[in-house]
Amino acid sequence: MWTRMKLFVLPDNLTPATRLRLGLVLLVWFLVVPACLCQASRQVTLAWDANQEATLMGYRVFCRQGSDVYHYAQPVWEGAAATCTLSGLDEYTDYAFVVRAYDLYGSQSADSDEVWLYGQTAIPGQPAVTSPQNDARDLFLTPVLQTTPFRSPDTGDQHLRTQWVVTRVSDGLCVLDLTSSSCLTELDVPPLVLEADTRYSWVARYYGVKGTLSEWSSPSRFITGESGLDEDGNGVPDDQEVGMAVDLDNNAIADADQDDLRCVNVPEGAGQVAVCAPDGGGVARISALESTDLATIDALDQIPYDLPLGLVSFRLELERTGGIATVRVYFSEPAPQAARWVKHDIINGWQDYSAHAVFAHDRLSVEVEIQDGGFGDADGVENGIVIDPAGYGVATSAAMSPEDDSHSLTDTSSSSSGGGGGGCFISALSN
Ligand SMILES: [Ca+2]
Ligand SMILES: [Ca+2]
Ligand SMILES: [Ca+2]
Repeated sequence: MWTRMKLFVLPDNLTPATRLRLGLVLLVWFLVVPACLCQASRQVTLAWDANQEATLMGYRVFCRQGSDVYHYAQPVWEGAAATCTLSGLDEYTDYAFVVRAYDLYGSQSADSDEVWLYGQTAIPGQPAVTSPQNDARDLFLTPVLQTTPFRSPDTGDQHLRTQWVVTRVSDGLCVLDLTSSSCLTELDVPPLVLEADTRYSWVARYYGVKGTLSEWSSPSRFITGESGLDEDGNGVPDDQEVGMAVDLDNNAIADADQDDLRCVNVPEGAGQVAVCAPDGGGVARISALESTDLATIDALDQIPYDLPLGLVSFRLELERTGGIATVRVYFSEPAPQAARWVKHDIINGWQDYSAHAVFAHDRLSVEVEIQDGGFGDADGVENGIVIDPAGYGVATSAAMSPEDDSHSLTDTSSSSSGGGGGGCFISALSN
């Protein structure tokens, strides 16, 4: 199959007499014949109509890859014939070619039209699960999922992102769907995504920098164990339960007795935080609330906020899948005037979430909006469940000023994140 492209090669840097002569004849046809495409190393035959110019000495062929530029001091072929064959070309690489004519005076024409030889698309190898082992039992509620390294027949392709999907086996509910450009072969499942004594199945697939996509890994299953942290099953870790005197929402009912509210003690006796679901807020149930150990998130000296009450994570079951939930979070200590509503998750790192949060005048509560599968939801999927780790924080001097947007803060975390679960950044993909 011959690809036929009409070319106009215009003289460049010629003497006036030569320009006149070459200008009449440098209208050539450029023909490309890809050959042996099935071999690991390809060759290509290029052909063009010969110039009839009496002063013509020959042709030079130049080659470039992808977004590279031509190096005119280094022709890949030079000769008098109007055809050439180039070999040793990579099977998966795209190449572009131009030809230039030159005459006995040393003048050289401009480029011909450019023609492309496209490489084959190599599909990255299917990932395999390395941990936890298939049918592992009694797992912690925040297991680390691990897969094999990215492989591709195309050595020019590299690992760009990984999509991780975890499904509850009993009813097929997707509980996590994250696509990360930094958690490539290892993902810490965030707190509250998994429930105790439950069977899950998970898969992963890889995106390559060349726009390639692997097959899904074979599904791997595991069963979580009993956490032992919430023996009474009220959704609050037993060692964080508050006493009957605590009434953060000031409704004369002990918070520990309220069905529409969960309340926890935060570490080191700093106070309490409660989350409640106001009527009409789209929340059917607050199924869990726990105070987060900041040391599990990031190196403490790298957290870009002062967090007087730390962070709390809560899980909401919504009235409508994909809906927007409104919750009110109460504090035992008023938020400082400079405080922002701050979130951290393995998806986006540290974020200023104030655009979706309104503090009360007394700074003792904040109303927060979260969308299932959208803004603020750490599980990344419309599944009727919202997972939200958040708290009020004052930016430290090392961090961005409070006016900076969330993207800048995310970027800050990206460059400074140390160990723990920090430093994983996920981009939402619509597929
Ligand atoms: Ca409990
Ligand atoms: Ca109360
Ligand atoms: Ca969700």
